[in-house]
Amino acid sequence: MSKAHFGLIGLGVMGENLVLNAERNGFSSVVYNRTFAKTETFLNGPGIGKSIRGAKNLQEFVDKLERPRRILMMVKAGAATDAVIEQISPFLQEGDLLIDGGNSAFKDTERRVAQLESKSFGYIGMGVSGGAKGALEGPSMMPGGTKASYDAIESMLTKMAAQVEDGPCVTYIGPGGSGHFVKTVHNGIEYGIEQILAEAYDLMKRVCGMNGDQIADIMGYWNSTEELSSYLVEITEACLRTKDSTDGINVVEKIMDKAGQKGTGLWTVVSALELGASVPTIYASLNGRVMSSMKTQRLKAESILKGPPVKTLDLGSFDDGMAPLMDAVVLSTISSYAQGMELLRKASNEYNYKLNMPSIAQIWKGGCIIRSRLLSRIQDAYRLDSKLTNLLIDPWFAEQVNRRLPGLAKVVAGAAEVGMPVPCFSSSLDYINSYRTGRLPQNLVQAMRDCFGSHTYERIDMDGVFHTDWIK
Ligand code: NBP
Repeated sequence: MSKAHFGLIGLGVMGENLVLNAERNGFSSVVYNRTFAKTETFLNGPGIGKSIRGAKNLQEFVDKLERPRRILMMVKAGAATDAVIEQISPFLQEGDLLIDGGNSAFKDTERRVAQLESKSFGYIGMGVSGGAKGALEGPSMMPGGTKASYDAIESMLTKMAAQVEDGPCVTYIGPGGSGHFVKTVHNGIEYGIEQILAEAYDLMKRVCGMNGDQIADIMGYWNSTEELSSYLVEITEACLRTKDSTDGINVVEKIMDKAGQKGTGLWTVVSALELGASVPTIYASLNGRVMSSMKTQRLKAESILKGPPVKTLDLGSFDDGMAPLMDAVVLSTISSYAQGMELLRKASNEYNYKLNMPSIAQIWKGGCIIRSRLLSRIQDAYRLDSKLTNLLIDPWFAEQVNRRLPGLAKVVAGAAEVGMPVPCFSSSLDYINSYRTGRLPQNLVQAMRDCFGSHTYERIDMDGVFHTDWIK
């Protein structure tokens, strides 16, 4: 029997769908899963009648693959990925290529690339976005590692990826852990946008008294606009329309209001802190999840801490698409992207990734969770100025900021008056206001630091480093 083109380890929801995608695109495959029962279930289910064979153990797995072998690991990130690498390494031969498609920490990938490439194996750390459906129909993929390793799998990945008007949603990202770094930041931006839409829903529900279908109608309208047309707005509308078949109540209203925040969202914020990048919208979304997890404490505090007496808040009308609220959602979404792109730029300089910003925007335009029409504008902005320091000052985005800032301010001020938490809206407003202020009050912070710790300061009227005896 002829040898298969492609091997997959890990038949979770992502692995199953990616191997079906590869097979559909002409790559006969072999699958291996730690628990063989899952392999059997897959082969007798979704894999039936396809050019996909199973293997009971890793020896059989590698024997069924043509050389050089191309093996995709889709297992839980962390210790499971290390375990699989350790188990398969003795069976690999020079030139074979391992691809980690899980959500690995980029520093783990840096280590693994160095370790595996030193043994003459290829190693690619590849972010994959699009969930189960994207994996099957065409995800966005962010592969990093050596260029030679990428070249060996480029033709396969370009066929498997989502396709948009200007090409497949995959490109060589850069060396080492750059692919997983870009996927991490993608997820950080995703955290931000999810929280932004949740804040808009909360205001429409609790302040405007709108029901699920009415809020869904607004989401539907927003999704028809250039600024907000996106997968996340589209699925928010779908979530808000879904009713429990037993009683007709919106399913969303029955879901526990607790969200987790481990992994990529957390890593985005930690990386930003390490690199000195400002990501307050993304951090606010992470903290929103942390606060949500304190359910018991919040329930207790609700009966003790009283907010301001509830007043009405003008968020626009249904006919104008809730104009100020839309301003808040647009500018906060732009802030989330701007902060993510700025973090990528800093990481590219620090780690010498040489990231191509327009290409990253291009591969996010299809297949992935943060796909949106705004990404074409982001791509244009970085094409226009490859050294753009911040998306906010690109002419198209600056016009959005200048036009919509009063609306965002109105929503944040109003939410504060009625006692509603809007962490991403308010962080985005502060972010934009700080960024557009030529002189911030950190002169006073510097004076205090010099006063208590002789930390010295610089002056705006002369060069040099200065110290003052502040307390005579
Ligand atoms: P899971 O993250 O749930 O992982 C399941 C797979 O990992 C199973 O095949 C399981 O084998 C295997 N595995 C585990 Br757990 N520990 C192992 C070990 N020590 N040795 C060998 N295999 C082990 O599956 P998933 O949701 O398909 O995600 C796969 C990867 O893709 C993850 O890194 C995830 O973060 C990433 N990702 C997921 C999504 C998504 O939407 N779900 C999107 C993008 C990326 P078993 O069957 O024997 O337990």
